[in-house]
Amino acid sequence: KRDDDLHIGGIFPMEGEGGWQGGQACKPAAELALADVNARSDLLSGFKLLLHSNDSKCEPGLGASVMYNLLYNPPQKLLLLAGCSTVCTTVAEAAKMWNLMVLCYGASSPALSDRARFPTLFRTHPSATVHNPTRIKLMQKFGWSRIAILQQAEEVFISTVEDLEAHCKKVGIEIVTRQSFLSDPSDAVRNLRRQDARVIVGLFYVVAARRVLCEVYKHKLYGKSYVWFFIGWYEDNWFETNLEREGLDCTAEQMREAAEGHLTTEALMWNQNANQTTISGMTSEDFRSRLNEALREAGYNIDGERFPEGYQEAPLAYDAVWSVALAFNKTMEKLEKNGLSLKNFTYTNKKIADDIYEAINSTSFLGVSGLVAFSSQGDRIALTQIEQLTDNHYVKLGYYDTQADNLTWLDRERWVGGKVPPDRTVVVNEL
Ligand code: ABU
Repeated sequence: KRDDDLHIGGIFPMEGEGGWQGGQACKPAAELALADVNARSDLLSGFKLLLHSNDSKCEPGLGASVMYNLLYNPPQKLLLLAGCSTVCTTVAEAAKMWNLMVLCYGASSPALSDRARFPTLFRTHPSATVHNPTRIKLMQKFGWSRIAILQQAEEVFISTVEDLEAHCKKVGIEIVTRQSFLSDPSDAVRNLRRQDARVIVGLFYVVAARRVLCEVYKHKLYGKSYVWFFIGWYEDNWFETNLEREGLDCTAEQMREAAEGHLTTEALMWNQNANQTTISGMTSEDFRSRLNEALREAGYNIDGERFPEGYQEAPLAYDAVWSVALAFNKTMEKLEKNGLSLKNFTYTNKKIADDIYEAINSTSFLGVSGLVAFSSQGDRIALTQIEQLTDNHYVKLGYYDTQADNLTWLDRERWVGGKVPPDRTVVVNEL
């Protein structure tokens, strides 16, 4: 019997204790995309895309084991989808040995933008470096030239900090201290206080972010004299959930108090023109309705605003599957001219792998996440959005287009003491 399926592997972080468990929303989004591309008669010449997936828990070791299971067990896979930087790094570093393309829908690590180390990697998720020019722009806007950095010791954050340091150096912003921690941030937060840090960029996964915020509360590093920059892709209520489960000795009220006024930057992951019809025939709002329906069916309390992790990145997973379908379609047309098909691919077939690479590399379409195209490093190009937590809600402050150096500012910022916190202790001369 002819196998009419084109098999791809999917590695989704679903139920771990740390990192980013964005597969919770990204897997249903990828499944919606599979249904949509398979319903199209003009794609894939009668073949269907079939996803074989498993949970990596955002742990690189488990991710590697899932990958080996996918590769060493039939059927032959044509490509791997993966999410979470630590897993994508491991998978993409190994996949080149099997001539296998990897498409990461949820990996922000700047270290992944390295064609020599990851020759077969593409990602629909923008690199975390897109936030740094935005942070610098804000520092300049508010007159902050003295900052501190607090980071979790993971390559994704280390490489982001290296890029941030280079940007700061270029414009004369002093980094008074750079503190890092593995899992317990208490000493690092205490050191920030000792160094009199006032404007602090924090880079960590969400579980660590809750630990940091609880320490920030205990050491009183919040309020009118402090500004925190946090990552914008945590879910909106991140600072008041899972406290007991994660053994934190701060209450939700204390966490809210410490979180008030912080700034976030995030890459725009939903097509901003909500009425624009994208390649699937849906607008990004149509996609939101369908995704919400799928998540409700999976038991998530969407209407009570309890979104699963990865909700913001879901369009990236949806568009990743479309990128695969379009690239396979293009490759099939090319192969057919030589009497071949994607079914001829094996892990030693570098020629077909190169054809798939070329097809993904030249991808360009309007997806639910915006324009999908990849740079020479396999990266996505994106705008950033700035938000501030005010009265327990995120308020949009503006957008920044790095390439055009254009900051759109909505003048909605509010500071705890009524004025912009200074970046250092202000000495008042009484004479
Ligand atoms: N926006 C989620 C990114 C997760 C990661 O880089 O691991």
